[in-house]
Amino acid sequence: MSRILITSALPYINGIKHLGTLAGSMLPADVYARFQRSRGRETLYICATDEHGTPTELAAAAAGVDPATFCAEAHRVQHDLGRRFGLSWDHFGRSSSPQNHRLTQRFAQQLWEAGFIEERVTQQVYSRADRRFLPDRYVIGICPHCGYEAARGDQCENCTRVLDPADLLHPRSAVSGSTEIEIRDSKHLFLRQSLFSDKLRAWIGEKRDRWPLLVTSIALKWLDEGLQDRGITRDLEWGVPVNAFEWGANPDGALPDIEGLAGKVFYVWFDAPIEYIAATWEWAEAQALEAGKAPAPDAAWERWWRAPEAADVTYVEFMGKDNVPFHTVGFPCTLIGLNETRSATGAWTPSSNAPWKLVDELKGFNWLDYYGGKFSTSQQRGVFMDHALELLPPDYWRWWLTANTPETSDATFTWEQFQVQVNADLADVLGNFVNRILKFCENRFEGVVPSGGEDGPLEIKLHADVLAKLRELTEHLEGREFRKAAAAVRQLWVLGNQYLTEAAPWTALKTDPERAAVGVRTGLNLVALFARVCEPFIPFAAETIALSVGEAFPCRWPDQTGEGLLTALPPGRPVKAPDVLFRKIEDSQVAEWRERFGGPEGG
Ligand code: B3M
Ligand code: ZN
Repeated sequence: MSRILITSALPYINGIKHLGTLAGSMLPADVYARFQRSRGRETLYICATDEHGTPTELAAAAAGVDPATFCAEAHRVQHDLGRRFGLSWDHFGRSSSPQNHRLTQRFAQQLWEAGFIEERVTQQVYSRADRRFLPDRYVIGICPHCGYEAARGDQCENCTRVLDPADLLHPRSAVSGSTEIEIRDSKHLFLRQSLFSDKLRAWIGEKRDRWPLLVTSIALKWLDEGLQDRGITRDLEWGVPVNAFEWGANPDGALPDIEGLAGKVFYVWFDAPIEYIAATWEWAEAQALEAGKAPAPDAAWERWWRAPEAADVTYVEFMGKDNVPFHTVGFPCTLIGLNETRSATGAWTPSSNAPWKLVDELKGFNWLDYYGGKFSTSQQRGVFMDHALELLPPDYWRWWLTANTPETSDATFTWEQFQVQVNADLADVLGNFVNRILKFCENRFEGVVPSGGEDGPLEIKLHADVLAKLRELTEHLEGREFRKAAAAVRQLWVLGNQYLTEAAPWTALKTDPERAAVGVRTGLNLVALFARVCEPFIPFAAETIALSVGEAFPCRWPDQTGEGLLTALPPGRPVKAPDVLFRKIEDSQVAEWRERFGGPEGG
C-alpha cells in the first residue's frame, strides 16, 4: 500500500491568515490527510511558516522588532491557531530552521556544480532615501502587463504575473514611499530555468489528465510565455546566507565570486519549497528526540523524499492558484537539476545521486472572496483565523469552507449564506439526527443498542443507498474533489433522516416492538457511520458523535464492501446522547458580525 506525503503551501509568517488561505490550501490538505489516515495509509502531512523575504522584514519593521524575534512569535501564533482549527499537521516547521539553511545551501551548491546556476550582474532598484536596495515587495508600482496600480515588485496580485522590481512603472519604496530611486549594479545568482523548458513541458504533459485543468493551464501558460532564468538571491539581510559554505567549481571550472555575493541571501521562493523537505527533516529530528535517539539518521526523512525508498510514496501538494507556477516550474527545476545533468548538446542523464521526489498530484484552488471582493490582509477585510475561532467552534468553519471549496471557480463567503448552510446541514440535518435517535434510545431502550428483530425491506434499501453514496464519497475524496465530497456526506445524513422518518420507531413501538428495535439499532449504526465519514471534515463533532455510541476515535474509514456497514454496534452496548452538537446561528449574530467585519457595502 502506498504512503501518502502531503504538503500545503507554507503560510507567510507576516500575519494571521484569513479564511481564504485556510480554504485554499491548509484545510483541504487536512481533510485529505485525515481521510488517508483513516483508510489506514501511512500519511505524513507537512506544513511550515514561510519566514524569509521582504514580507517578513517589512512586518518585523512595522512591529518594531528584529525578524528573528518577529518570526518566533508569529510562528507560535500560527501554529496554535492551526491546531485549534484541527489541522492535523505531523509537523509544522519553520523555513528559517537550521535544516532548511543546510538543505538550501547544499542544493544551491549542487546546482552550481552541475552548471544550472550562473552569476550575473543585475540592475537593482536602490533607494537613496532608505540607503538600501529594494528587492521584491520593497518596491510598489504600476503593473506593466495589466496596469494594476499597487503591484508589488515580485508579483502582480491582479494578473498573477511574476515581476521584477525594475519592471514596475512609477516605482516607489514600500519602506518610505520615496520615489528617489535609482538603478544600481548588484551581483546575483541565477537559476537557468530556460534550460528546463522542454523537460518541464514533457513532465506537465504527462500530468495533463491527472491534475486539475486550472493547474496545467497555469503551468503551460508559463512555459508558453517563455521560461526566464530566475534570480535566486537578494540584497537582504534576513534569509539563508549565500556565502556561508564551501562552493565547488562548476563545469567550466569557475568558482563563484564569494566576495561579490557577500551579505546576500537566497530568494524566499528558492528556499521556501525546499522547506517541504527540510520540515520533514525537522519532523524526523523531533521524533528522534522524543524517542531519545537524536540525531535522526538521514534515512528517517529521506525515505519520504528520495529514491529508492520513496518509490511507494505518492506526493500530493495543495495550494492557491497564485502559487502554482512556483510548484510546477520553479521547485521542479531545482529538483530536476539535482536529479539529472545536462550536456552541452542538451542531452539529459541521471546524476549519480539518489533522485529527489517530484510532486505526483497537485491540487490548486481558486480564490475565496468576501462578499465578492478580496479578503485582504493589508486592509484587514474579511474574517481571519483568530477572529473566526472567537465567534464559533472550528467545525462550523471547516464544514462551510470545505462544502464551498473554491475548486472550479472562485467562491464567495457571505455571513448570510454561511448561516443558512451551517444551520441546515449541521444543526437541522446532522445534529438533529444524532440527538433524536440517541434521546429516543435513552428514553425507550434504556440507553443501550437494542437486540431483536430482523432487517426488512427498508433496511435493505437503506444499506444499498448508503453503500452507493459511501463509495461515491470515497471516490470524491480520493480524487480530492472536496465540494462533491461534502455534498455526498450531506446526502448520507439526509438518507439517515429519511430512513428514521419512514421507520418511525416511535410509532412502531406501540404495535411492533421488534420493528422499533430494528429502527433504533439501525439509527444508532448510522450515527456511528456518520462519525466515521465526517471525521475528515468536522473532527471535533465527529469525536463527540463517535464517543456517544461507544466507538473509538480517530475513526476508521468504513469498509467499501458494505460488510458490517450498519451492524457494527454490538447489541447491549450503552450509548448516550451528547449535549447539543451545533447551536444554530441567530439572525442577531449575523447582523452583529456583518457590522463588525464589513458586509456587502464594505467595499
Ligand atoms: N508563502 C505564498 C503564499 O502563502 C507562499 C507559499 C510558499 S509554498 C512553498 O501564498
Ligand atoms: Zn498585473
